[in-house]
Order: sequence, then C-alpha cells, then structure tokens
Amino acid sequence: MKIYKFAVLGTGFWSTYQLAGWGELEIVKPIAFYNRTLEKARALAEQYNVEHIYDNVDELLENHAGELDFVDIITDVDTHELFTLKATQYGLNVICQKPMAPTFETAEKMVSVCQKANVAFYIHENFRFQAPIRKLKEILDSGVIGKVFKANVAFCSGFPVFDNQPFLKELDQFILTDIGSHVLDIARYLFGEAKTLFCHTARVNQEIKGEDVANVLMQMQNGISCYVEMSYATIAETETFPQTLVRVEGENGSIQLLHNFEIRVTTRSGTTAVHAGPVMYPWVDPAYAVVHSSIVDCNRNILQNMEGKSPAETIGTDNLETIRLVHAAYRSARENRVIVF
Ligand code: 89V
Repeated sequence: MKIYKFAVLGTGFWSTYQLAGWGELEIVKPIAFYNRTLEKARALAEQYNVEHIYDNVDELLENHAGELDFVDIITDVDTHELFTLKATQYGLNVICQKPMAPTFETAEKMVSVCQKANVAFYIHENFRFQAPIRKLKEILDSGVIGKVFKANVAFCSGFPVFDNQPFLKELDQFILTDIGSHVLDIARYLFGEAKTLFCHTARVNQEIKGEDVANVLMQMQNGISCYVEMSYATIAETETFPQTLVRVEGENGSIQLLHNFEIRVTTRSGTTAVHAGPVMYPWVDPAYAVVHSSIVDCNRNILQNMEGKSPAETIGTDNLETIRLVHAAYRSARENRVIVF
C-alpha cells in the first residue's frame, strides 16, 4: 500500500485540525513541518512524531522534496502564491487552504504555474463537503421540489472568531474572502455558475479593518435567483456558528437546512424532516464540529484523486470560479453596480 508523504507549511491554529483530519485517512503521513516560528512547529512535531522541522521553506524542500508526494499549505493567504511556486519547482503536488489568493489575478497565476509544472493543484475548500450540505444536494438532485427558482445561502453569526484567529482582524478584505469563499462555493456547488452579481458590504465592528457584512445577490446561469448573505456582526437568539443555513424554493416545494442540521422538505403533500449532522471525531472542537468534520471528507476527495480513483472537486481551476465571485463582489460593492460575467 502506497503511503502518501507530505509536508505541512504553516503550523498555526488551523493546522491542528487539518492534521487530525489527515489522521483519519490511513494512507498519509506527515514527514516535515515548516513554520516561521520554529517553536510552534516543534510542539506539533512532537505530537505527530515528525522528525523534521524548519523555519525555512527552501531548506525543507531541498532536504525532503525527493520523498514528498505533496505539500499542504496552511499559512495565511499572503504566502500561498510563493509557497505554491516553490513546491512546483520541485514537482510536488500542492494543497492550499482557502482563500487561494488575495487577488483573482494571483489565483490565476497560481493555477497556471501548477499547470505548466504539471503538478496537481487542490484547494482545501471544505464547506461544500459538510454532511448537511451533501445531504441537501442529494435531496435537491432527486428533483422532489421541481425546478428551483430562488435560493438563500446564509452564514450570519456573532461568534468571536477573532479570539482564535486574530490575524483576521487585520485583513483589509475580511468576510468575503474568509467566509465568502466558502459560501459562494456552496452556492456554485448547489446552483451552478453565476450570470450576474450585485453586492453590498458593511463594517459594523469598528475594531477590525475589513468588512464584516456582505450581501450578494446573483442570477445563476440556470435562472435561479440566489441570495448569499454573510455576517460576523449578527446578534441572534440562536447563534448558528459555524453553520451555513440554506433555503431553496422550487415549483413543487421547498427545502430548508436549519441550525440543528435538520433538513425540512415541504411539498404540497406536507413536510418531512431528516437529520444530517457531522461525524463527531474525537478531535473536533464542538464549537466548530461541522467544519472540522468536513476536513476529513475534503482531504479524502483530494487523496482519492492523487490515487487516480476519482476526480477532485476543489481543484485550482474550479476554485478559480469561486475566487472570481469573491472579487466580483468587492468590485460590485465598490462601484455600486451589477457585474455581468
Ligand atoms: O473555515 C474557516 O474559514 C474558518 C471558520 C471559522 C469558518 O471555520 O475561518
């Protein structure tokens, strides 16, 4: 049995869960860690029995590229391009956390560099792999609600996300890149590509640099009117972090994904409900359960592609379309106009 060996670039908050997620798949093994602060890499290396730690990516690649199958980039967005480029120079496959890049142009460059180097390029975009989203898609594809005419995808929360990820406070562009890249990807996964897009943004929390509210209205190529809303300024009776709630209306009924992972399907003959909660691995933080659990499914999808077993969903070329929406949303909000694709 081939064991896929990888290096982790970036051992911050998210890498703990990414590594635990890899641990659920038997045929992968981390062999080297990079972090700009070596101490952080050391702590994680001890936990995972990883011998090699570096605070210099070039040294890591020089010493280990020969035995690696891929790198898993889990750093902040600003280093994604550089680290992708470096990995391609050694012919290594790349997995990169969302958002792929700080601009659409940079994302395009990264995709093209990987294509030229003939390496596989995957974006770790896990929201579409969440158990309730997969179940909702299955119900939608069954045709039970008929032709869909409108949809709402919502991530609205007041969770103190900056406590665990303080760097998010400093981003000039915040919620559309951090959450928008997830929920716009869900919209594409469920409803296809957009024809037009209009967006409003706002900054409610004055202690952060970027926007913490964004409302995106899209007309999809298939005619569906899709409203994607996101907020980290929401004070609600029920805090729903980190769930994405969805409502879909079709000619013969509607589907609702609610905060408790319940999916309710209503047709003229009544309402049925199904529960689609995440797998509760022992390492998931209950506050992030549905997201942490989906890391495993996203990683599995990528790995099966490396094994040549099936296509991967969140490859660079596909995720480029999500990044296109994120940056079209910024442009629309800035220029107060509808973007036509
Ligand atoms: O997945 C993410 O992008 C994280 C979240 C807190 C939503 O899980 O920022």
